[in-house]
Amino acid sequence: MSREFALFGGPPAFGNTIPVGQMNFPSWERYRSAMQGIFDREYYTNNGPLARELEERLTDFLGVQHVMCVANATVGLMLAVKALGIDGAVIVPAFTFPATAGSLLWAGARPVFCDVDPVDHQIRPEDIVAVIDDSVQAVAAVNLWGDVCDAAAIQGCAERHGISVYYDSAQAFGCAVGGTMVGGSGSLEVFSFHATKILNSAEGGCVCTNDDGIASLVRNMRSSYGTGASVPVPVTLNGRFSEAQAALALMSLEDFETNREHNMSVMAAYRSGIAELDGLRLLSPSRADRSNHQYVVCEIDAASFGLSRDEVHQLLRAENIQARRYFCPGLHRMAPFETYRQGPLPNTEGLCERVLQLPIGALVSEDDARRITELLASFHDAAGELKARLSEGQGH
Ligand code: T4K
Repeated sequence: MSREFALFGGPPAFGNTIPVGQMNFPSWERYRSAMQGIFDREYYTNNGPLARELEERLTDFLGVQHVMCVANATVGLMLAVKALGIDGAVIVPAFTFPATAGSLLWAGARPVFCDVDPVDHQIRPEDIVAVIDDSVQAVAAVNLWGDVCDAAAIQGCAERHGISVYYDSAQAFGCAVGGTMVGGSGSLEVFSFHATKILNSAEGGCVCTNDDGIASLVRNMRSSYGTGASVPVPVTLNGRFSEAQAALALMSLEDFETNREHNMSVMAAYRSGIAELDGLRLLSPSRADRSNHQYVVCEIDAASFGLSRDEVHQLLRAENIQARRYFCPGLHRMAPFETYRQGPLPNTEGLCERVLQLPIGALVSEDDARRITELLASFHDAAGELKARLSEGQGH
């Protein structure tokens, strides 16, 4: 072994923490000038000029009729469930972020967990059919990892069973299939603008739809008084989008293509470094012909790599690489969801043990990606010795 790994007391490979996620923030000068405008106008939130401009731009960018910006995607999903009048069972993949199912509980509905494709990790019609019954009102399909599920097949399946579909597209902003941007499928779609996403307003998100009625409901429930006709709604909450969020999102939208290209070059560096490593598979988008490449998703097969995903995660984090185990455990094994109905979920179970996200985004260079793949290769080369030291309790 050429160097002592940080987990056992060696110096970490990176002096500064390398985060997972995009972190695409503007320069201080651009940020200051945008904030100065807000201070000069003295209008800080609730359907302000920057929020309106952003909604208009997003409508064009995504090619949809309506975009309603909201405080974050979790709130967007809660509003979605209420706007669709759902109060019963909703099929949700267990391999997703807790907000997909948590929003159902907040809105008075409940999840039924289904499995996903073992290769691209997306929900499929057969996963829906395996758990559907008469109590199910809708499918909350998830577009994961800057890729998408097969929306046409899922729509067909939902129509055959007389249920609606909406999309948690928190991770799919700016992705396209056959030249059409993700955003207009099903009853509605929800995007996230969290700092870890390619379109970044620090916290934020939006609901998109081509349905005028759903759009009015979401606008009114979000509590943006003064935004068009008021319609009766079942409940309201403060889901408003501030001017500071809108300023950040507008700058981020302007930078979108540059940031996407940066992701592509970092991804290429990972790809060439990882190509030769036994037991480590790097996912590529299976359906989106244009991805945002905002996540580097790996599957680690413990038998052929020589170390488990959790051991690699532990080793990387000691080196100051904030790799993430999205999603572990699956929602079906996580409080407060474990009491809700679930089918057998063998693919999800396997993915929860194998999947690891590596850093990408503004704070990660191609050279960083190469160094991370070299570290992974050195873990692989020293796997036998590392495993023995970990099982002796060293590094804990
Ligand atoms: N549906 C799906 C499928 C989702 O993936 C998500 C969110 C949602 C719904 C809900 O969307 P939001 O309501 O959040 O808009 C993150 C994000 O918080 C979450 O947005 C995301 N998905 C999820 C997959 O990951 P964490 O807890 O791993 O992220 P966090 O904040 O610890 O950041 C990751 C890394 O970045 C850390 O190393 C710290 C670093 N970091 C983070 C922030 C915010 C920075 O260096 N600077 C920063 O400002 O959950």
